[in-house]
Amino acid sequence: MGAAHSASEEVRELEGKTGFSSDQIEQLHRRFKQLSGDQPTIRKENFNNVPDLELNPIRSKIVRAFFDNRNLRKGSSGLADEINFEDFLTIMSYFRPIDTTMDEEQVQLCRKEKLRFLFHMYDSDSDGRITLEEYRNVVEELLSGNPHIEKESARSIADGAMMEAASVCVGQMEPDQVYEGITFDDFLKLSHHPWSSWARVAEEQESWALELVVWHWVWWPECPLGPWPG
Ligand SMILES: [Ca+2]
Repeated sequence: MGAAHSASEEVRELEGKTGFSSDQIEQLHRRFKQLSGDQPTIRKENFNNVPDLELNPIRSKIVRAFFDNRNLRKGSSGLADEINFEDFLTIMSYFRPIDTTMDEEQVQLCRKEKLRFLFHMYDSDSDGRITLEEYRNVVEELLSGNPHIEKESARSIADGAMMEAASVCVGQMEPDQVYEGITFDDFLKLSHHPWSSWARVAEEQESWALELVVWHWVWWPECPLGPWPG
């Protein structure tokens, strides 16, 4: 982070861009250095040593999300080869804890940004729609860690959830009408339907997996930063 003076200016700039406090930025910088092995950038391989990711069924999707240009706000598709500290903060800011000083509008904005990040994990070809195939793919991965669930059941959960999505977003479909997939607006609409199996999969399973990872390494109060165990 350079000399003391420029470093503090840099931190202030990052506070404005990401909404993190200077303490959080400092803490994340230590984590970044740990991940990168003291290098200026992180590559995908650097995530191989994160123990909390080992048992995570959607680990490859989470790691990929860090390099997704859409999440880095650097383009509408494609992946970066490596990310610097500011990029890392941008990704982490999607999981910034809700601050008690935030007003309702800011809370909603944070929630929307986080949902957009989740949406990108499903929409793997970056065309702005989650197709049935893309959805099945995520659900199968999410449930792959559960030995009691067969691949076939994962598929039927995905298919059922997609039908629910169509009925919420389009309403009564004509017999020859095809629902082409979930747009981000549909995705927002669906997130207000906690009764649907779609929302159960999306919110409980996926954010559970994601937040476990992100919170655990970054903000978990009983788990102070230190060397990676093991
Ligand atoms: Ca897509």
